[in-house]
Amino acid sequence: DGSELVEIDNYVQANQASVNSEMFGKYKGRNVILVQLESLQSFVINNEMNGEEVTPFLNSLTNDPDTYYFNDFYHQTGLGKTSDSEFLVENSLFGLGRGAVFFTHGGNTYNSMAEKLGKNGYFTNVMHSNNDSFWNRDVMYDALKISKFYDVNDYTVSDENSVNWGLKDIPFFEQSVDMMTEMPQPFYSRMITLTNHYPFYLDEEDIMIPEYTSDSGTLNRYFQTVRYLDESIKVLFEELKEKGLYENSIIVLYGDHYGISENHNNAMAMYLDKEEITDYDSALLQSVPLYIHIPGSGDGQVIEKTSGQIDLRPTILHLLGINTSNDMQLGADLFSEEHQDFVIFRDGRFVTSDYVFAGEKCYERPSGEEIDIAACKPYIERAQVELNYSDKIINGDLLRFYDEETGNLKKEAVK
Ligand code: GP9
Ligand code: MN
Repeated sequence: DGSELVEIDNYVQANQASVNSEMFGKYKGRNVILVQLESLQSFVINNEMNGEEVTPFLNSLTNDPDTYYFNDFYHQTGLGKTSDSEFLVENSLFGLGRGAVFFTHGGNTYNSMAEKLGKNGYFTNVMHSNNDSFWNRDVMYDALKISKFYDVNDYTVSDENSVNWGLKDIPFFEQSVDMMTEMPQPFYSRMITLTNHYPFYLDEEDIMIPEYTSDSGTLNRYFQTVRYLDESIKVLFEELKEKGLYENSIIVLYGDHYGISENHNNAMAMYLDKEEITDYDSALLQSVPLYIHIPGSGDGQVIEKTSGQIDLRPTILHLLGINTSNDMQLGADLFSEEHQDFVIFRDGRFVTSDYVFAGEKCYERPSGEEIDIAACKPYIERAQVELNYSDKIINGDLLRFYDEETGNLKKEAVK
């Protein structure tokens, strides 16, 4: 009932990070383009593979004057993979510990980023060339109040321009930007890439670097599909410039979840020149890149804040000058002075600037040495509280009782 919501609301209010007054509303009215980079992990960024640069374009963005690059940012997904990352970004809540919230709670009431943007005059949409029912997206996108889903039927897909799971990322971006030129502005488009997906296959003509040379074919091919993904982002930027959509947009790029599972630890250890991949290493390998690219901002930086996907909703809405102080969200604005270096994984692991908690053990950063669990204790509890609150909101469909306009409980909740 509503009483649980009172407790959660108090917690959310008490832990809210104040906005950065210099950044709040600074880019009001711009189009917002989010790009979910399929299976892209941070370990390839600014790194080489047998002497080859893996992500030349994304590397150049890390010190671009218009880009905030976050190098200690993590995915927080569970079994719902891509769909969990969508859920985190839209709602600033966690997915579920079991199953995929997109399937189990597609009929809930939410207060998504898309819904907020829609109320603020944005045309909201998702662009992804797959069937609309995959991950139950057609149902969940209604609940998230996304106005339009450009799915496989909106794209021209043929044998020539598809591979592996479907349309290749380069034609995907070309066709998507064409469609963007027809959209009412301002728009919010969340684009989901596909080519860099397990089992990481490419057509011969799209291979730009050789395979890696480990005993894992998966990791070996991963570098090649990542290289292709990098190229496709370059094409996206070029197309946006060519079509006149670049200057008036904010472009946010982030990895959706890991691409290389722990089954490939031996090969990964070889690549990273380590003896073995420990629990500590595995946790840090969950880092995915985040770029907030703002044409003309000139204020680009590398930002080391420990953070995660749950933080994107407040960050983006605040850049656009949209208030979230009444919203039931668990993330914090990345530009806030009060943002804390702390990211909770769906399975209860966490990372701070000083510690990693994994395998029920506490490790110090950056040495990776195990230390007394006491150092991690306060964070362990906080992680459990936040995961639990998020679960309660979803399992109880509690947002149906909440009026985000006023920050009050609706009358029917208070019996
Ligand atoms: C499917 C695509 C992949 O449309 O988003 O989903 P994933 O397997 O990465 O969760
Ligand atoms: Mn994915």
